[in-house]
Amino acid sequence: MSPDRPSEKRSTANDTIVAVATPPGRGGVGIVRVSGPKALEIAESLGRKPFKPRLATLTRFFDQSGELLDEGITICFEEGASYTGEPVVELQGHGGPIVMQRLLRATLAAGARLARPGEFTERAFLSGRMDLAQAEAVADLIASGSETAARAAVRSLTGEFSIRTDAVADALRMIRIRVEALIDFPDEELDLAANEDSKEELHQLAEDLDGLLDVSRQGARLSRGAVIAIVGEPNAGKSSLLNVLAGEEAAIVTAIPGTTRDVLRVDLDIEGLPIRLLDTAGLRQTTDPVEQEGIKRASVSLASADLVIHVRDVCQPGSETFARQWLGTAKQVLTVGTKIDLDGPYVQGCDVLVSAVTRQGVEALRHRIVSAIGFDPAATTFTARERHVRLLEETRLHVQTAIALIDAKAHPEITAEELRLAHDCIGQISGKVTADELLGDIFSTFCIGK
Ligand SMILES: Nc1nc2c(ncn2[C@@H]2O[C@H](COP(=O)(O)OP(=O)(O)OP(=O)(O)O)[C@@H](O)[C@H]2O)c(=O)[nH]1
Ligand SMILES: [Mg+2]
Repeated sequence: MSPDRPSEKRSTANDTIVAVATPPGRGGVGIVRVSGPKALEIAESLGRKPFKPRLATLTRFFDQSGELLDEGITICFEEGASYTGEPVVELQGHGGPIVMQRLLRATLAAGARLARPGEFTERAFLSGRMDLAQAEAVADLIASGSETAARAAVRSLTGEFSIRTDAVADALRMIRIRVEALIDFPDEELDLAANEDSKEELHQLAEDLDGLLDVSRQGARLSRGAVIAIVGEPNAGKSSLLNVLAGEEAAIVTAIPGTTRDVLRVDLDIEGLPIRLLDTAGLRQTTDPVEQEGIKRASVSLASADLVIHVRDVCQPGSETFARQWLGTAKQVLTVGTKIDLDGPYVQGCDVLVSAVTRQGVEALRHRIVSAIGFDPAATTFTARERHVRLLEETRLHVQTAIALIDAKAHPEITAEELRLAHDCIGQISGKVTADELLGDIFSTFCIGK
């Protein structure tokens, strides 16, 4: 029956790749990482001596012409006991861009080729060191924008997410075996009992899939973060609100309407959710060409944001047509009344009331933002991607169809096919069933050296 368990080792690359594994810039240490069959040979050619695996060895690195490039540490990892599963060598030199480039060039001259982005992790996946969901978690961990996101990525990296999707795949496999047996050995009475068993298990699976979908949607939200645009009439208090949420005086605040023109971006973390907050120009009809451009940009931000915070000065009645006129393209709007520290006729109908001066209501606003985005900070989650969410939804759909087919007493062959599709979908998450094209898409988003 296919799809099958991954073979322990799927492919062996015959070329040796190299990249600078540490970020560009100056630092105490910089690492050039080499992976592939010639890794050890290349290290020995630069270091001019033999190396023992897993032993940090003080090394002088030379280029082909014999010029001394740097002095540092060499660590060799044997095949089967390295990140990629191949022989790997780490050349640790001094962390300057020129030193790193010269070391890199020397390894190229010794027979390595430059790695593509994500190629080290791709090789780790291909050699069976990790599954696809784990490999994706590596990229997510590096890119994580908050502590919560980092925790979720580590959970996926260690295989917690894969264990749960594998459990669904295993259960599906058992049901498939039973249903396929009905095709070859039909027997009225036995069929009936087998169908009842399968149905019960499929209902349980649908429930498990719902649970997995919940955590995956949270995880996908966490790795993607959210973009929030602050909009409103001029002088409403938008920039002041951004400053309070950001905890710094990032935007200029004045009593003159039309202060903000450019879109100002601040990245922050609200209850663990990585957020990009946009401050925008006050929206109004104007003949000032600079302000017009600002308003055009504000409208673009408003339309693309996951959430729009509509700021209203509670002391200013404002035009009631504002929302109709400007907010039509927003996906979701949270109306925030501000300046409640001032006396005055309060505007009705706000979701949250705050003051940028006394900070009253700001904590409540943070909660409202996070729940409006649909993120539960208390839930334990994994990093997941839209790809995972989509595949889980598809799996669930096939499982439901299979239940309906059994109910309708469909021929077992048809039910079996539906279950095969479900099994295929869930297998794609960990990469047990994967098209090459998909692999290319996933690994090309990694940074070079990972
Ligand atoms: N008392 C009080 N004053 C506020 C509050 N928020 C903003 N202000 C004042 O309102 C005025 C306008 O504030 P901004 O934050 O610049 O308003 P804005 O919406 O960004 O204005 P534009 O960029 O011109 O569209 C400033 O004088 C602020 O000091 C508040 O909560 N309480
Ligand atoms: Mg402003």
